[in-house]
Amino acid sequence: MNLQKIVDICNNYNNVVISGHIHPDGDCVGACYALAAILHKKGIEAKVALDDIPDTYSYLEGSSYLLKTIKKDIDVFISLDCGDKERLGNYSNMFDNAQVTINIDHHISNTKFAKYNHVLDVSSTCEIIYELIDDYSILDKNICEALYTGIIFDTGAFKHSNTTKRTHEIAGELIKYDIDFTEMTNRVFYYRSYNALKILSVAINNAKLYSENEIIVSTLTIEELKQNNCYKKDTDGIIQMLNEVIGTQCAVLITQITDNDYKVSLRSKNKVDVCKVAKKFSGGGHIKASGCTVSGTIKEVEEIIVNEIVKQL
Ligand SMILES: [Mn+2]
Repeated sequence: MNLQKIVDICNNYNNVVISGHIHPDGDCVGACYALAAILHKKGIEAKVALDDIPDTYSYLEGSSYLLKTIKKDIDVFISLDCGDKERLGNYSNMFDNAQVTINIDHHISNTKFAKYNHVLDVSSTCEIIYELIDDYSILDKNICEALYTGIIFDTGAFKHSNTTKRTHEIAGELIKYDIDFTEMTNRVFYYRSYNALKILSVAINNAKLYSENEIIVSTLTIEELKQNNCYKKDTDGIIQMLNEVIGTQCAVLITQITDNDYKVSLRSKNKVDVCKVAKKFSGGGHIKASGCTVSGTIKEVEEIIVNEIVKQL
């Protein structure tokens, strides 16, 4: 697969839609916008079908490509950064009705659900999009910003183990286009609202250490969220901060979502496989970052999660 092959496929049809997984993240949004911009430069008026794009990415050019209403008569459907058809959410029907389907992704669990599948084990879908390009004179500042956003999002700003020499080389090429990588990194990872700062202080205050200081646990109740005019999304990033405490192996953030249900976020440094812990409660994720939902009282949830982690210490 390369860009020319995608262009050739699209040129045989009229309607081209690019989409990605539900609750789109930086890589998903960046990849969709970048590919749409590239295809437009090749004369293909591709539309982007994504819902609920976080405000974080409003600095990216690309909203003009967004599909306003769901269409039934799609010819080419290009799925980006999406491991399986179900994760296309509302757009999986559109995928089913398309004449040609293309799946470009970097999740090793990808089910290769399209006619054409291009799945590589690299940092991000944006890295794959960059590698698909045959003539780099097509790049411009907007495309580079979109691709850079996806790469920093999925690598945690070059911190995660999925970062390779090649990832850095690509980032090096992208910053030649005078993109403001400092501001983008701040927007993607660090800037937070005043309310989010307040709820962070509550979570820090509630943090306790368990099991010879190897587990740090914090909790947030609906009441605490309300008092600080916060929603669940304002708690993004808190779990990473808990995991930064020196000497701990594992961080847990328990956030109340209903009277009796709690969202449990888990992070680990090296020793603990938190995916194993999450799976015990029908959740999942990665070895170092996972999540699950557990019912009970806040005390009970805290206890059963800590007990589960202790088994691995
Ligand atoms: Mn991704």
